[in-house]
Amino acid sequence: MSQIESRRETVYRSCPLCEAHCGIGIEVDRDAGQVVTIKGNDDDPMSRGYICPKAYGLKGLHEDPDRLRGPMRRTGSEWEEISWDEALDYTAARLMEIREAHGANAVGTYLGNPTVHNLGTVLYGPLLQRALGTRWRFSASSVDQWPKMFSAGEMFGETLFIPVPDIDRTDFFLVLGGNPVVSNGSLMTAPDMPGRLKALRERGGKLVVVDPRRSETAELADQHIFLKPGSDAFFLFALIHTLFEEDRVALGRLEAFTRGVDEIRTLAKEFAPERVSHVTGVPAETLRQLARDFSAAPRAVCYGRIGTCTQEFGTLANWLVDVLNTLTGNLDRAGGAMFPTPPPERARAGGPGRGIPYARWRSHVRGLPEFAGELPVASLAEEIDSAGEERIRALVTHAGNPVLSTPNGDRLERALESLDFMVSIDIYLNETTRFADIILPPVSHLECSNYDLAFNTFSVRNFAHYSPRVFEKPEGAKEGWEILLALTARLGGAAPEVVENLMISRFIDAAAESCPNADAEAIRGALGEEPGPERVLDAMLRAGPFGDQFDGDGLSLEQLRDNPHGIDLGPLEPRLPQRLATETGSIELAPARLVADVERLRSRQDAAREHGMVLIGRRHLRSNNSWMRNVRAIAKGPERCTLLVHPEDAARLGLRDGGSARVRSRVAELEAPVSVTDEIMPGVVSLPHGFGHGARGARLGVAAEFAGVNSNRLTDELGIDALSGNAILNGIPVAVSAA
Ligand SMILES: Nc1nc2c(c(=O)[nH]1)N[C@H]1C(S)=C(S)[C@@H](COP(=O)(O)OP(=O)(O)OC[C@H]3O[C@@H](n4cnc5c(=O)[nH]c(N)nc54)[C@H](O)[C@@H]3O)O[C@H]1N2
Ligand SMILES: Nc1nc2c(c(=O)[nH]1)N[C@H]1C(S)=C(S)[C@@H](COP(=O)(O)OP(=O)(O)OC[C@H]3O[C@@H](n4cnc5c(=O)[nH]c(N)nc54)[C@H](O)[C@@H]3O)O[C@H]1N2
Ligand code: SF4
Ligand SMILES: [Mo]
Repeated sequence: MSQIESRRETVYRSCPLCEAHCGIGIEVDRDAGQVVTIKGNDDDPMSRGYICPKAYGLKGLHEDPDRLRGPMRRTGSEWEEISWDEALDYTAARLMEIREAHGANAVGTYLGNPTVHNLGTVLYGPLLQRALGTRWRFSASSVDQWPKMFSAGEMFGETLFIPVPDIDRTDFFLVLGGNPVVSNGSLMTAPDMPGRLKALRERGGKLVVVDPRRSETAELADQHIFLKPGSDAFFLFALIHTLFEEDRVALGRLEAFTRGVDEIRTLAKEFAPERVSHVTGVPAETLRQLARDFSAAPRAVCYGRIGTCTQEFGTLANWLVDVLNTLTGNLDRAGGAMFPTPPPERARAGGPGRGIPYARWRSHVRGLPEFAGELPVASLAEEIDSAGEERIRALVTHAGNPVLSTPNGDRLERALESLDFMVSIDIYLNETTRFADIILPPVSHLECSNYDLAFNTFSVRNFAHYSPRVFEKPEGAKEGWEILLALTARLGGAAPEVVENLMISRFIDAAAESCPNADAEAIRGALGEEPGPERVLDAMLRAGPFGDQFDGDGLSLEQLRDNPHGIDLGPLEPRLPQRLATETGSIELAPARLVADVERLRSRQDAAREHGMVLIGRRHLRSNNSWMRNVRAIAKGPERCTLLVHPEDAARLGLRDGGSARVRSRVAELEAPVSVTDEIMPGVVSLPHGFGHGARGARLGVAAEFAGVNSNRLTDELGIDALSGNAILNGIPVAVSAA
C-alpha cells in the first residue's frame, strides 16, 4: 500500500438530505482534510448501493465558501462576524427583552425541514421551544404532511402513527400525488425507489399513478390517470362507493377492531363514479375498473403524498387513502399499508389516548386552530403584520426558508422586514435569513454524527443506522444541538450541563421503567458522561423494541458503531390492534371531524369550477426544496424552473416553447420560461418550488446563477385545507398569458 493510499479512508454513514437516507461511503483524504469522493454503499442493507446525484453534493456543501462558518450580526446592510458568546448573549437578551415587554407569544418560531433530518436538533429542539414558552410555533409541517398527521391521529390515535406502503411485498401500488422516482419517497423511507418499483413490476405487480402530470413515476407505471388538481377526495370516494356497490368490501381480521364501516357506506353513496367524473376529469368506467383491480389484487396499497396534502381537501383525501386500505383488508398486513416498529420507540407506545391535539388555542387574525402544538404557517405573515398589539415581534427560524417555501412569499418578506428582532439558526445567508439580525450557523453535515430518528418511523423495513462524523468539527464551531442547548441555558439562567442533565434524566427514567433488570442508576452509569445526543439515542435504542434492555443481547449504540452499514431488523410486522391509540382502542373509520368536513366536499361537487387555469408544483432530482442550489455540481444543467403548459393551452394562450409566460394569481404576478408538453393535463400548469434566488443581500453566489422564480409568490396564504390548516400549494387559480 502506498503512503498516499494509506492516508485515505472511507467513512460509512447515511445521506441526510432526503427521507430515503441512503447509505453512502465517503472517501476522505486525511492529510488534506478533504472529501475525495462520495459513493453509494453496496453493503447498506436498505439502499444496496443506490444514491442520487444529490449525495455527491454533500462534498460541495461541505466545501462551499458561501456556507457560514461562524455567527454574524447585522450592522445596517452589512454583516459583522462575532464570537459565539457574544452572539448567544445578544440573542438571548433580545428575546428576553421582547418576552418581558410583550409576553411569550410575541416571539414566534419556524422550524424547517432539515431540523427533522438531524438527531441533535430533533432531541434538543424541544428544549428551546419550552424555554421560549410561546404558542406561536410554526413549521414546514403545515406546508407538507399535516393532513396525513390529522387523519392518522383521528383514525389510529397518534398523529405520527402513520402506515407506510409495504412496497417490497405488494402486488398493487396505487400512488396519488407523489412522485417517488424523483423525490425518493416521503412518509415512506425506501431508498432506491426506481429499483423497488422495477422489482414490483418484475414480480408481476402493478403500479398505477394518479397525477395531473405524467410524472417520472407515471412513466414507469402500468397505468397513469390524469386527475384534476384538488379532486383526490372525490376520486377516492368513487372507488369506495364502487367497493360497497359491487360487494367488494372485505376487512378480514381488521373487522374485529374497526368502527364506522356503515357510516362510510352511507357517506360514499352520493359519490358514484358517474357523479364525480366531471369534477375529477376521470371517466366513470376508469374509476370502477380501478376499484375492481385494487380489491382483486392479493396484496394492494394506496399511498398519497404531497399532491394529496397541499390541497383544498387534503385531510379528507389522506383519510380516504387509509379508508380504502382498511376496507380492502390491506391495512396492517404484508404487502399493504403497514406500521413500522421504530427501534427507538418507547415501550409504552399504544393504548387508549385522549384524541388529537387540536384547537387548544387559535391564531389572532383568522382564529385558525392549533394542531399538534403549532399554528398553520400560512398565517405566519399576518400574525406579524396584522395582529396589532398581540403581534409576533421577534422570530426564531431554524433550518427553514419560508420566504421560498410558504405561501405568499412577498407578504412574508415584508413582514419579516418589520420584525423587532429575528435570529436564524442556518448555514446560509439566504432569501429568508437575510432579514435576520443574527445568524447562528451550525457545523457542516459531515462534521456532526447522525441517526435517522424521525425516518425510522416511516421506514419500509425496520432498520437502524448510525452515522459517525466524517471530520472533527473546527475549533470553536458548534453543532445544532449545542446552539439549542446554549440558547436554552441562557434563556433559563441555568448552566448548559444542568439543562442537559434534566433532559437525560427524563430519558433514563423512561428507560428504567421498561427495562426490568436495570434501574436508573445502572442505566446512567452505562450511558456515560459524554454530553450530546448520543447518550439519549443509546438510552432509547437499548430500551426500545429491539434493545438489549441494558441486560444481555440486543440493539445498542455500540452495536451500531460496530456495524457501520446499518442493521436490518426485518420486514414490517402487523401491529394492530395492540398499537392503536384511539380512545376506543379501535380503528376509527369515520371520525366525527372528518365526517363533518365531507359537507364542504359535497358543496364543491356541483359547483362547476370554471376558473381558467390552475397551478401545481413539481420536484426535480437535482433539487432539495430551496437550498442545495449553491452547489454547482447539483445546480448545473438545463433550466429547471420552467412553466409546463399543455399544447392545447399553449395554442389558445399564444404561448410558445422556450418563450416566456406571465402568470398571475390573487396575490402576485411573475414571468417564467415556457415548456410546452403533453405530460401536463390541459387546464393545468406546473412550476417547481424552491427557486427564486438572487435576492438582494443574500450570499448565494452559485444559486444566483440558477435563480429561477419563486412559485410561492403565487400561492395564496388565504388558501388552506379548512380542517387541518395545511396550506394549499397545488390547484392555485392563475391567469396565464404570453409575456
Ligand atoms: N409551492 C410549494 N411549496 C412547498 C412545497 C411544494 O411542494 N410546493 N413543499 C413543501 C415542503 S414538503 C417542505 S418540507 C417545505 C420546506 O420548507 P423549509 O424547510 O422552510 O425550506 P427548505 O428549503 O427545506 O430550507 C432549509 C433551510 O435550512 C438550511 N439548512 C440546511 N441544512 C441545515 C442544517 O443542517 N442546519 C441548519 N441550521 N440549517 C440547515 C438551509 O440553508 C435552508 O435555509 O417546503 C414546502 N413548500
Ligand atoms: N429531488 C428531491 N427530492 C425531494 C425533495 C426535493 O425538493 N427534491 N423534497 C423532499 C420533501 S421535503 C418532500 S415532502 C418529498 C415530497 O415527495 P413527493 O410527494 O413524492 O414529491 P412531489 O414531486 O412534490 O410529488 C407531488 C406530485 O403530486 C402531483 N400533484 C399536484 N397536485 C395534485 C393533486 O391535486 N392531486 C394529485 N393526485 N396529484 C397532484 C404533482 O404533479 C407531483 O407529481 O420529497 C422529498 N424529496
Ligand atoms: S435519494 Fe439522494 S438525497 Fe435522498 S438520501 Fe438518497 S442520496 Fe441522499
Ligand atoms: Mo417536505
